Amino acid sequence: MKHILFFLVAFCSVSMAWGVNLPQFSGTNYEGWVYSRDDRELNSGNINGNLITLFTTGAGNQYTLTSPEFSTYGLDSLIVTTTWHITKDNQHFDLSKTELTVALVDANGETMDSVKCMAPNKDQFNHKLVARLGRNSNWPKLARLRLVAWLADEWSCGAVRKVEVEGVVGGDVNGDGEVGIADVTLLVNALLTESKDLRYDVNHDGEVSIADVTALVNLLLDS
Ligand SMILES: [Ca+2]
Ligand SMILES: [Ca+2]
Repeated sequence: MKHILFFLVAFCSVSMAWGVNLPQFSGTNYEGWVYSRDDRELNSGNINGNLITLFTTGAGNQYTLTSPEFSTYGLDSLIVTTTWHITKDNQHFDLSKTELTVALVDANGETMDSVKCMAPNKDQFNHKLVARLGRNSNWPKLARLRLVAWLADEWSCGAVRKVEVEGVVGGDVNGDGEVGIADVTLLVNALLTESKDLRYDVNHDGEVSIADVTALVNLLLDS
């Protein structure tokens, strides 16, 4: 067993690691993002104004914010944090009534995966809503994120100011943001010391075993 592991480490030493390039959005940096209402693009004059109202109004107009396309390769999960802009004197916006849906869509705009989240309480100080999408087999290789909120008051003036997208990389057992030889070394050491720590469970079968080393090596070879 040890010989096999050491062979794998040597084999992987020539492989390259990769980073994750995910779209980020702010009122001043939104290249490739599309803000729309019922398929009508609203970028001009709206994103620049830094007021991205994402909700369905009483008239039924649904506002969405869609990211540029990105690769989901190697990603285990996506964490999407939206920061909401609420002015001090805004009497109409109630964050506790806002529910945010974050969807992963394919090239045709079809929803492949989605998650909803709500603000934990209306007194939340930093006005952030966080959604986490865990990888499933429906994820396309290339995807976009689409954000829509609803349940907000009809006359609300709250707006998304910033969207931060963070990816958790499968196989990144040492948590440095990329997959490389250091992860293989750490995983092999964990195996030799019979660790039960599930951060080493690369193939998500609930245990730490030689199959995780194989999965990690495959991730490296495919990168
Ligand atoms: Ca790593
Ligand atoms: Ca495993």
